[in-house]
Amino acid sequence: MTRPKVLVARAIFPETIARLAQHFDVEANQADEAWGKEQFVARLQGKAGVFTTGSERVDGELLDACPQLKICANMAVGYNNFDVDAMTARGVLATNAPDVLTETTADFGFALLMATARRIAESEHYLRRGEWTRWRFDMFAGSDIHGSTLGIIGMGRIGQGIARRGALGFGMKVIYHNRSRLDAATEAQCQAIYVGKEELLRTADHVVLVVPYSPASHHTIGAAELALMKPSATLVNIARGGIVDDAALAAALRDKRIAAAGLDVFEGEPKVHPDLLTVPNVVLTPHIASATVPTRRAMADLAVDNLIAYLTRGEAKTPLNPAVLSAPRK
Ligand code: 8YV
Repeated sequence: MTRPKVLVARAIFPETIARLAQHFDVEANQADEAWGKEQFVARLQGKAGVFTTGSERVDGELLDACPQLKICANMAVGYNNFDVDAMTARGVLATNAPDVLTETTADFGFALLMATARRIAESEHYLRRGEWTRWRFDMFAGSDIHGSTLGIIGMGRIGQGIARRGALGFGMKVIYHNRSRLDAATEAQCQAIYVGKEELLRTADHVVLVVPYSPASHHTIGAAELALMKPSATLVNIARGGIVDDAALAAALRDKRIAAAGLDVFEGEPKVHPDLLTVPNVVLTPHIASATVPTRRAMADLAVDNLIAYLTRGEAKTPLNPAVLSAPRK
């Protein structure tokens, strides 16, 4: 019997390739070459499955050019790189990698918040530049975390993890805004109070963004929203590029309309808005919120689990369009 063919679009753990190779004929990109769309389509010819990261776009046009493709397994919880409707319409299964990265990503959100509010990166750069010649009372004075008000926009699993850290670990008052209000038990567990977006922006000392990207969440934070925030406030984005209007944020940081920002994701990344690179009161990291070795392994394993389950048994662990399980591409 011929084995299904699977493409791994980006470099990944050798163990991930080895697991896939037990079941499939695998073509891997361990050189991590940057494939354009045409090259990606060419590599996908004859493949039944593809292992993607959040960087590979899968849309109707690509699927029409790859008629044998049956499953796209994303090694990411976010899946705005997938046109799920186009996949469902063609009977192509989409899977993501939820849960396994929740706590790691919440840890990072908190780390970025603390680095931002306490000006850790900015002061480290100052020290490295050799500018620290004398202590001063107001050197890199930032804002407190403990006892302050944490506003979380997007209260899914990761948002809830950040809320718990803030309320239980740091005695913060936690307010949140979400498309729908959480049930009372979850609110109590997170010690979080539901408020409108405007109230959150006006009253929070620290605003953390954890909403999935969609056209509806594009520029959730723009000039108008930044204008509502306290001048002493910090803003942290660990969600997706495009949730924040980066040009408006750079202007607000430059004019000190808010105190500081921490950004792990950017509009058009890996490009970063040039004005963000010139303002000192922003901490910039290259989309690493889920980057611990055990979590990246767990994310890769979950994508592999989905490929094996679907291509060998017609099942899936974390399907985004489960309707396809009963109406697969022929
Ligand atoms: C990934 C992420 O590192 O899971 C997500 O949605 O943004 C990150 O954890 C990235 O997308 C690589 O797949």
